[in-house]
Amino acid sequence: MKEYPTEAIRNVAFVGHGGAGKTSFSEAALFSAGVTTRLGRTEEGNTVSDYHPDEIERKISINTSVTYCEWKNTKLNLLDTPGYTDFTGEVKCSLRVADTAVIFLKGVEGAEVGTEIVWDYTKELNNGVIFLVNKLDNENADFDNVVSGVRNRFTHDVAPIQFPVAKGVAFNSVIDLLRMKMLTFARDGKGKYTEAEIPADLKGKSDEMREQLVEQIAETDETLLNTFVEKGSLSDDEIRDGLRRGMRTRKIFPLLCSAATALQGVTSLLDFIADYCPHPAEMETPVGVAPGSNPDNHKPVPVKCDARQQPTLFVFKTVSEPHVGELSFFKVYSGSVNAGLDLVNESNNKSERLAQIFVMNGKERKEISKLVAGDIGAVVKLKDTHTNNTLSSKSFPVILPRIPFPEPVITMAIHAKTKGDEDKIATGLHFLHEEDPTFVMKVDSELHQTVISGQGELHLGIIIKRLKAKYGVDVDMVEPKIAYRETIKGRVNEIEYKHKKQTGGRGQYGHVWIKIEPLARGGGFEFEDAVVGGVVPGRFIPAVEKGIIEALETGVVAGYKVVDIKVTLFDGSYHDVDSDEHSFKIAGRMAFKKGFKEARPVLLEPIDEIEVTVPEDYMGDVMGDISSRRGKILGMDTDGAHQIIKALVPLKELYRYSTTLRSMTQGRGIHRQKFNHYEEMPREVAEKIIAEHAKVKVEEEA
Ligand SMILES: Nc1nc2c(ncn2[C@@H]2O[C@H](COP(=O)(O)OP(=O)(O)OP(=O)(O)O)[C@@H](O)[C@H]2O)c(=O)[nH]1
Ligand SMILES: [Mg+2]
Repeated sequence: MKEYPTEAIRNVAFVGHGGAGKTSFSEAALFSAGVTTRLGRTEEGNTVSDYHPDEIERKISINTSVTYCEWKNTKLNLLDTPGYTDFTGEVKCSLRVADTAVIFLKGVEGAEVGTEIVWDYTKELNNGVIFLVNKLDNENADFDNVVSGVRNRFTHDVAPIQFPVAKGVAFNSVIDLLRMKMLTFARDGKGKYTEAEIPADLKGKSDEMREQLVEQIAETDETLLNTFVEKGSLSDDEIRDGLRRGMRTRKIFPLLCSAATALQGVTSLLDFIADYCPHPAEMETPVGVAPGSNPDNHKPVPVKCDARQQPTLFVFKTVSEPHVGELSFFKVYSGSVNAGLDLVNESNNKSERLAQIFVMNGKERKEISKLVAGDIGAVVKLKDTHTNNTLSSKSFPVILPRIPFPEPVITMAIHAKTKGDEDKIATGLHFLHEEDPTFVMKVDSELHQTVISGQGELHLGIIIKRLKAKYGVDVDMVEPKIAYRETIKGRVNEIEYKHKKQTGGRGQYGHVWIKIEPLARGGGFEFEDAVVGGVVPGRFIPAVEKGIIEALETGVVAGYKVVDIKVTLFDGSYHDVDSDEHSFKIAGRMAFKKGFKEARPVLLEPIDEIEVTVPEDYMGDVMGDISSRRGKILGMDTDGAHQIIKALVPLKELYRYSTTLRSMTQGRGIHRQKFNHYEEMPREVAEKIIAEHAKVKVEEEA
């Protein structure tokens, strides 16, 4: 591969709602640029970027694929991301390294939920944006409607660069408002187009739209606006510079047309990317921090996209698949990298050697010798480097900002299908987390369960499939157990327990009187020694407390930890020979258990605070659903066209909530949840849990 300087590189992420045509477009781009000789189709499972067996099976993208092609002497790095909500982590890591995002819209549906999500991400990650209205060959495609949808839902600064001439299946030409020509795409499936004069009947509309476009470009910059006001127009160079700068600063959002599978509007978008999109060095300079153990020394360090600087690269994705190998995908943020270069991972201070470097086209890799600032490549998986790590040179140490991955929305417990696989499962899940940080695994030692959390049921399902395929271990996903708590509502003032055993030699003797009472929520455990006159000798008192603490850990009525309780030891007796710590420990534990059962025990359940964001139309349904889950609404807020509902809901009632919320809101509702406090459970629910525990205990003892 020839060497491309920074100015000749464009990093572009294809993002948008599921099925908008991102993969088809990537395929068409590679074909038009001569990278491939045959045009694959997602439904046939033969595209360059949807190569994974899960993608072929489901006919959707699941992973981001990195591909590249040369267009107009420019290297276009194209990142084809998945549209399905469960895989938004892939979108985030792609937008983090892309300079420009192409947001795909369908010619019929226009803006959808997935479009809203990615639009928000581009704001968060500060990408320039091109809107692309795809599927314009669809019979019911309505370009004007899609544009006004974008204008109303996202931004008034959307600027159509093209509009389609014929509608529906006849779609094969557009008016290009930058060239002021009609582009007609060949129907021979090669993607080429010819330029012609704008037909007379479209001249008026074209002039009007061109004028509007130039004005929009002028308005992105004060100097440009002055020139425009003075001259009444802008030169081609001024337009080009204005568009580039305006895209970079998110003041203007060009919009173009296509029908990817018919190879219409593909090459003209590639032209636009090469000619008008900012190159990596034109983007805002990212600011990292100086590494070191003292956070006060973490000074900001700008990382200039300049091939002459020290090398710095950032790993944005890690893949480990049989058919691709173990690869770390990276972007060079400054300097240049050669095969054989030694760098330092500043997150753990380990040195890493880039033995071989590659550029990728889906699963195909091509070894190269050098990549410069701004470019994207891959290395064979490094020893101790994971997604989100920065590698830099000893003389210019820096850590770049991490990718802000979304928080998990769903949690499931897993069981090994084969006993003894537990260690292998933990290892496998650990590696899968390193590949995909939006998936999290936790071993819960309190409830003896392994829980996995992620972005949705499909996401977790895919993780489990990979666990089986790669590590040979099979698991079942089940509802996670909940960490309930036991406590009491009443007090018992006098509880006596005498532990006495006479077996041959020395006997056992411990005798206590205790009082137990409830504490306020969050009060934990208190133990008071109110023994007078040494009736229980001081050296045995810690043993009594220890016995009680043991009972607190294992629970009394349902096997859950006991909380918010005070125990006072106020009387007892001892035996000169037979009393020892062990005897008093037993006495303490037994007295406590006895008293606890008499003190009106209840179960507490964790209550989570949830924040649900939904379009206004779904408010009623969502609120009704929260009430039916024993939830209490705390308040409501407005965020643009969305309503934010805050509520407290028992964790038990939130099992698979994200799935229900999505289906209730046609995928437009999102939620976050976190633990808030413990609260007494309704009696009927608690009784069921207690009865269940008693049954299990009987079975265990049988
Ligand atoms: N008629 C028509 N069909 C298209 C066009 N673009 C894509 N399709 C079809 O739409 C379906 C989805 O296309 P994909 O390219 O897989 O869409 P995607 O955006 O990559 O989907 P996800 O990766 O799942 O988000 C496929 O059946 C394509 O053949 C187009 O311009 N016109
Ligand atoms: Mg796709």
